[in-house]
Amino acid sequence: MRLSHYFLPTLKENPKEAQIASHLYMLRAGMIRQSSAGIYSWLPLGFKVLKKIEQIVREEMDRAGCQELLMPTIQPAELWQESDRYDDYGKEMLRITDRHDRNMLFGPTNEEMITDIVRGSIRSYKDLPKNLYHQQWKFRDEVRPRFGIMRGREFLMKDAYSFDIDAEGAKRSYNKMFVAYLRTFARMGLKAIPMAADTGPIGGDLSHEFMVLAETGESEVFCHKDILEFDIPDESTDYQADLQPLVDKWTELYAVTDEKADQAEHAKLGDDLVTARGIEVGHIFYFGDKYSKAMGATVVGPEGKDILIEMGSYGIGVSRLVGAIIEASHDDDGIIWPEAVAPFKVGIINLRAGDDACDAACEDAYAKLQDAGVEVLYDDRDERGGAKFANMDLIGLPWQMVIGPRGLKDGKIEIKNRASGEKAELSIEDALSKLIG
Ligand code: 5CA
Repeated sequence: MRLSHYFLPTLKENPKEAQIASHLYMLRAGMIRQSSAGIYSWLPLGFKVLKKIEQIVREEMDRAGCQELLMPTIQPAELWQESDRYDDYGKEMLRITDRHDRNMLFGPTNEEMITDIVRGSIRSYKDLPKNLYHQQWKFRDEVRPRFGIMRGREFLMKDAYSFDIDAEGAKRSYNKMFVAYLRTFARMGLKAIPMAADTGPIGGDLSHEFMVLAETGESEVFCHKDILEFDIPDESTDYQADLQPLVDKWTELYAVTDEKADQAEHAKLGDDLVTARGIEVGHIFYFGDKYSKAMGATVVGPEGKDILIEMGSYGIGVSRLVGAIIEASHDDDGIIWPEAVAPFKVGIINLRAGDDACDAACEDAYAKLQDAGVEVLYDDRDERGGAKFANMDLIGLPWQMVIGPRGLKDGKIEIKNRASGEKAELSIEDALSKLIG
């Protein structure tokens, strides 16, 4: 992509409404534009990151045996009356009336709808287990939307729902999601710690929140310091195997959100206790037959009798993750994207657009990187070098390739790693093979 053609409305000034780095940089880097409180448009740069995150989530869900579908954003009120959550959800639910005066709502979550789909299509215990997920926009009329997309009113969530014939099966499904979450967040360069949590309006009695430690996090969290050093299960993890020992390892040390804090435990842990703030990027729930009972979701069991389906639900804040990654990875100059979610891998800076030698070298590098499948943003604008450097640092691409007349005389260009700040003068060929390799 040529920057001269790209829609990248960056801001020089710090917008007043931004209180935390991720909100500030997302606005300044032209990633999002507010439409109304807690509701944002995703501009091309932000949208690209969102799609990368969505794709990582998809790959890890699929790897764990889940199947993707897509449910609508608008739901009928009747489903929520069946589960008794229509009134309970209160003002946080956006209620809509259609032209026939039917009560509808913009979904804040999908337990009812997925239960309805499954009860209408699955009859026998032989068709279970199943785990179905989608990545769809949700609406929650939050009292205090803040920090940009971090606590939005409209936000993108991945929500998965598991269906099993008994509690043991449901626990296996829960464990798969637990492990898949560890992998998902690690692939984005995040350390997200599973912590015992309250279940709130979703219900049930077993739940973990996945928290990224950050000073700007909204919740206070506590954990044993050793958890921060645990290894992440690798790609070869067998989701058909017994994952209980792995989950036990992660859950036997103390790690809780503030509602579950235990002062006696804190005293006992002493120096081993980490007290921090955290951003909730995921939340998993086991709630048994709460919805299947209320909505009559049963299957015929092995003995020919109807049994209630055991369920869990598993959320990831896909749009929130964009903010969480920036909170975890930035400096005073801007964002530092981990390569896995970077909107482009390389930014080429032409230090003298219009100069024949510079233009030719840039065009050549741009073409070769693209041919090799590397995503490149080429700053071909007629602008001062200083402004181009500042802009490239702000948008945080992992690698910068700086091409100017002075270096070119000796056949050299500079590459800079955004994260380490390390620079190297290389021949164009060496630079390309480093970035392509
Ligand atoms: N049905 C369950 C799981 S599928 C559920 O709704 N869980 S949740 O309420 O915990 O939301 C799942 C995730 O969505 C949260 O962990 C959080 O990362 C994200 N999320 C929740 N509310 C917001 C919000 N207002 N803005 C951005 N992300 C949010």
